[in-house]
Amino acid sequence: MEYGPSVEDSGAVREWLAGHPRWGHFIGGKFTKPGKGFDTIDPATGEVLAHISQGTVGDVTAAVRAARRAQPGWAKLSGHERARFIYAIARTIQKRERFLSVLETMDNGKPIRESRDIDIPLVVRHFYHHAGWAELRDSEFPDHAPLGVCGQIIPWNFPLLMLAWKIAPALAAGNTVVLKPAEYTPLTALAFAEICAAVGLPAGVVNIVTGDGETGAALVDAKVDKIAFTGSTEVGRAIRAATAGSGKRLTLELGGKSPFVVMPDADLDAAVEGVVDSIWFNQGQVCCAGSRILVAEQVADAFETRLRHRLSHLRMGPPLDKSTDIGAIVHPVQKARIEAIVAEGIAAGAELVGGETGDGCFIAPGYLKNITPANPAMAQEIFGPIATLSSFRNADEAVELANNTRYGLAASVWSESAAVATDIAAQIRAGVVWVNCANLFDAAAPFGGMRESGFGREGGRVGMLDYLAPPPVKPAKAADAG
Ligand code: TXE
Repeated sequence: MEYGPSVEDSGAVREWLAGHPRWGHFIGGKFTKPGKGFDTIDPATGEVLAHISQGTVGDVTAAVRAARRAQPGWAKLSGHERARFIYAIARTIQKRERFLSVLETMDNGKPIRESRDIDIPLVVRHFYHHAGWAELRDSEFPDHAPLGVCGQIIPWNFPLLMLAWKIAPALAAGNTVVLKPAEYTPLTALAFAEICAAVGLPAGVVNIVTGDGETGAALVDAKVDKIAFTGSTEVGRAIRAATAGSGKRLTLELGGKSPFVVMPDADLDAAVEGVVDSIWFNQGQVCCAGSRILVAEQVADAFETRLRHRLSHLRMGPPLDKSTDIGAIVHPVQKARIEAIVAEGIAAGAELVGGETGDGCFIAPGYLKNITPANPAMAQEIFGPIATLSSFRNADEAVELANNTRYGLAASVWSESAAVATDIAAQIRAGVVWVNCANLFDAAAPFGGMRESGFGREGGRVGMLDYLAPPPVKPAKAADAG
């Protein structure tokens, strides 16, 4: 019987890291010479993993030029030929699944069980799915054209998965890309660049420029046809302002403060398990985390008893240990941010259950109770393993509380009655509403937000449309024009 990766499998990754202590960018099919930059660390141990180059305006310009040169040739390939490359990428990632999950866990701090069973399999599925869309593009969208060169900026919470969500549809549609991974977690993007080279992807179709927000801002200002961004609402707002009037297409996937609504007839054990998947998954660093738990008052005590019991059985520990449920927060800066919001919540009268701060980048899972709607921790995205727990009196109040947010990314509703669940779901203003489950993703299902959670969709047919130019509008005939 074959077991998944664990501590002992980190050997291959360590060898790879030792062979690549300093990284350049991947531009025009080659790695550039490493330049000045910063170290990427393993947040669980503080160990330096590699030195990463800080992309300059010159690096971004060179990458965009390489992408521009490659684009007509890539777009001219038949859908079948593009599909073969995307399929080969999917297959190679699948073959390197163990290596990539260990690397992801070391760079990000997430439990190996999650990178092995969730992140990397979803990455593979996304590329396979979009190999299909490359095949179908000409028949499904005969009048659409690719956009050209897409600048893509991704966060650190699901590094390789966010890369897949961005790159797979762009390539399927016939675009070329310049992607900037997050400064905390650049390593799987660089390993992905090696995969692009290994499958013989034409030079310049995928370019990776590493760096921080300054490199990201340079990419936003570069001569690209689209910016696709996932990250904070604040940066999303700045990017929207910077691209306004430029003619660049823009999609933004931003923060959230998603409601997790437990109706009186819910299966409480299932709902408690849902909380584990929803807010204690990936240390709560999930844009669609069900971070506001709202429970019907009739079942609030019973629910909390079960929740507290389940909480006490979650194991926080070394991310590479297969039995770890809660790993490390990605970076000390993020840990401090979480602690500050939780402290504000407590100062405003809430009571913290669990949530103890550990050494290094560790924070135990927990929740804030006795919290009023006006408490700042009810409004701010904590982006850590701390939910808020409050109750409602009836369905109308549940909907009102669920919608009492500036965000609109996701929600989940728990009820044994299909009528109740769908009635509540239909009234919640969010891009995705799960019923009796949470944080389930599929490459075929479009994902994205509304209000301050952004706009645009990733995944499936609708996601493809965000990487294609609509057919030109035909001028009205003189007679029609009256
Ligand atoms: O995000 P940033 P941070 C939320 C979450 C978290 C907070 C801060 O609440 O606590 O944001 O995280 C690049 N122009 N989310 O500071 O800065 C940056 O280099 C162009 C929710 O890490 O938005 C990185 O690649 N790019 C979220 C990416 O933007 C810029 C996931 C995200 O970093 C830039 C992450 C600029 N001016 C955080 N400044 C989600 N929706 O899943 C930074 N970047």
